[in-house]
Amino acid sequence: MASAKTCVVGATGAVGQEFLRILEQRDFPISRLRLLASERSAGKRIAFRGKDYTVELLTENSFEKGEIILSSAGGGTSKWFVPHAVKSGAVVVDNTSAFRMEPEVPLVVPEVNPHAIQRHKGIIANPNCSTIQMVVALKPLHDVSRIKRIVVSTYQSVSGKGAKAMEELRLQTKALLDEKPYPPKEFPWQIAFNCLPHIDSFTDNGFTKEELKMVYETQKIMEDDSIAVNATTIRVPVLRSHSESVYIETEKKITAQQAREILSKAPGVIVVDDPANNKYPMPVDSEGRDETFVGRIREDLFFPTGLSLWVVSDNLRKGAALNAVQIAEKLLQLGWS
Ligand code: NAP
Ligand code: 12T
Repeated sequence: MASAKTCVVGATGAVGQEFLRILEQRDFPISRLRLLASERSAGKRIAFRGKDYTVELLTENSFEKGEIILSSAGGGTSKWFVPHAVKSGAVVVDNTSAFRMEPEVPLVVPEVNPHAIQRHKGIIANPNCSTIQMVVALKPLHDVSRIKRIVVSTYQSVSGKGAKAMEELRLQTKALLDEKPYPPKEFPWQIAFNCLPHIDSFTDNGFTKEELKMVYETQKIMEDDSIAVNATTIRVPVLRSHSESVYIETEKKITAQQAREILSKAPGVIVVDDPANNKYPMPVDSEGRDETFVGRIREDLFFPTGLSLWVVSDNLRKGAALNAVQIAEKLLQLGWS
């Protein structure tokens, strides 16, 4: 594989730090690395492959032709800087929701629609974390019998909201155990010992933006606008890894055993489904892992083509940084330089 000038935007954040770990672990071929963030972190030193790098300020002129930009500094920041990066001749793999639904921007999960990468015009969008792990688990079933309908409820960890939100869960839990107050800052309400049916902002139809991302991003990645998705996204007091209860209705029946066999062979999926021995996927087991774990596979008792699954994955890895690095690897294989 050729090597590339590589730049991580938002390098000091929860996703940015995971980017650096994954680039190291996968031996991503880098000819020159730059780490960018806001004025809050410019000047900080971060170690990568045994060398110290200084975090630089992100500006409109930060980019160069041929560079690969791995970006996770929030939607507003991406809307501002990405057009400048593209103009410079760089390619941006963007982790925010800024460009995901733009028709000319590919929205890619390499296990599902790698072919979409080729039509990029400088931006490739990385989908929402909850959507990524769901489509990794569902695409192999969709290929066997078309999925007509998805009803999903998520149990999302606080790391989806960034480093400060992780700190809030830790400190608030400790404060409440010590019978001290800890008012919410990152979340609308107390997150310790609680569940919040509220991720991202509410829209006029009663769904949150996070729920609508799961609807429209799923249709775009699976290239099938007829899939009817109903999502309820919940924040739970888990530090890392999102879990999802997923119910699907397929065109033809897929038995639970067939689903286990299909998913056992699927790329990026590990089936953990042994209720007799209390084996099922859990967030604490998937932390730091690359795969999407699927278990609790069972047929609906009443609806012949209905199937339930429990899907768990590390939201900072497959849900964010890993998926983006896999896209960057494909770009290099396609000859990007
Ligand atoms: P985080 O821990 O809060 O980190 C935010 C990062 O963005 C920090 O490095 C911060 O730098 C940088 N930043 C913020 N404003 C900036 C600006 N104006 N210019 C340059 N850098 C700026 O958040 P996170 O969890 O890593 O998430 C970052 C973003 O990634 C989110 O907002 C979201 O859009 C996206 N995300 C996507 C997924 C996904 O599903 N694919 C998952 C999680 C997050 P400083 O140190 O200078 O503040
Ligand atoms: N609100 O990439 O808060 O669109 O967990 C990812 C995670 C948005 C996104 C979260 C969010 C995104 C969250």
